[in-house]
Amino acid sequence: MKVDTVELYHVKMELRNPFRTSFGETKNREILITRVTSKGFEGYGECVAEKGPWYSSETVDSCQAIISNFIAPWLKETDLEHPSDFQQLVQQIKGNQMAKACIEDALWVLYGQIHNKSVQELIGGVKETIPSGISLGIQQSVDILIDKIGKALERKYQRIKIKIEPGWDVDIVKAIRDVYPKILLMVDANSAYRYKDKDIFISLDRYNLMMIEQPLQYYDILDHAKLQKEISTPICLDESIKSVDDARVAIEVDASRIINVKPARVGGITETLKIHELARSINYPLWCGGMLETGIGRAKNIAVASLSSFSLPNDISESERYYTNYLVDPIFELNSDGTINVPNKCPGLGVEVNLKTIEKYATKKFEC
Ligand code: OSB
Ligand code: MG
Repeated sequence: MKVDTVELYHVKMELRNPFRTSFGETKNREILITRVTSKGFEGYGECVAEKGPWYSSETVDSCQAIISNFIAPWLKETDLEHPSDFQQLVQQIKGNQMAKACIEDALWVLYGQIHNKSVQELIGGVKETIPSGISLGIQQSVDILIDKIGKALERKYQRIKIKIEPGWDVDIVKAIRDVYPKILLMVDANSAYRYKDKDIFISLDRYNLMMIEQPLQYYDILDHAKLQKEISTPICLDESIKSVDDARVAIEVDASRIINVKPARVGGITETLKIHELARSINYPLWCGGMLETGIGRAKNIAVASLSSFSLPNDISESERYYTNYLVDPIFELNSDGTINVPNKCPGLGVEVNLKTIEKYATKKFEC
């Protein structure tokens, strides 16, 4: 598989509703869509880096630079046998997982197109539907949040995740539990706390949460382990896990009892499969996170979530929630049991990617 062209589309997508986390509010998503071609076949990927380095150190512009200066020229000089060989090609590049992932994903899709197989088949995904959860941002008031939870439950979302930050934590969870004592509920702090804030988590421990996602800083593995000793609610790591090695360390020191895997955060599908293999071997629970992707990144996430060890509801909601246009056809709808079908309309992503629409939303295009 020799890649002929690597194209980067900068698209700007307006979210239907602003999404607020402890690190800021997102109204628009500036997204790099990658397109690679080989002998008339094409593959697409989506870069999840944001405009600023708030979720992680990567940004849209850093990814653009890493791809155009290094990854694309190297890729065009190499004949890869399989997408999993891409890791070896870029191993010289430290970090920059999101930049690597969006090109690797495009190669999996391209390979699927060439061999007439879906990404799900290529990676050994086994489920036909995946359980869907919803991630609700920080709201203007607790009443608004409780109203949104009610609507999500009516839609049959299988679990509710709320974002927390200092000042929007224990009281909010208590207010939700007063109305909904039994629902599957979890919180995500996006690294808003330090170990010295442990009393907050000791208080949260009373509310029967499924898990507490990324309470502390991304480099604080040991502090997460210390915190886990003091609470019985499982800690789930997101930002801290950038590779299978991070996963191994976090599991070994008991800093994390569940992992939110975002393929883009760990450098792509190949590294995701390594984490999946580790989890499978010790019967460890995973689920697939989201980064407000369009249908391109999401279709890949759905294929990943269909792997056997992705055993908990995923941050993969119906397309409706995110954007008015999702760049793919068909879009993802929620079934009446709160699941989403793994798409299988065509090889690769299982959905058709609409290049015309990408071009319509693109503010810039680069050929690397
Ligand atoms: O921490 O999981 C997160 C969105 C942007 C950045 C980080 C996170 C999120 C979400 C949204 O929680 C999940 C989704 O895409 O539905
Ligand atoms: Mg998270």
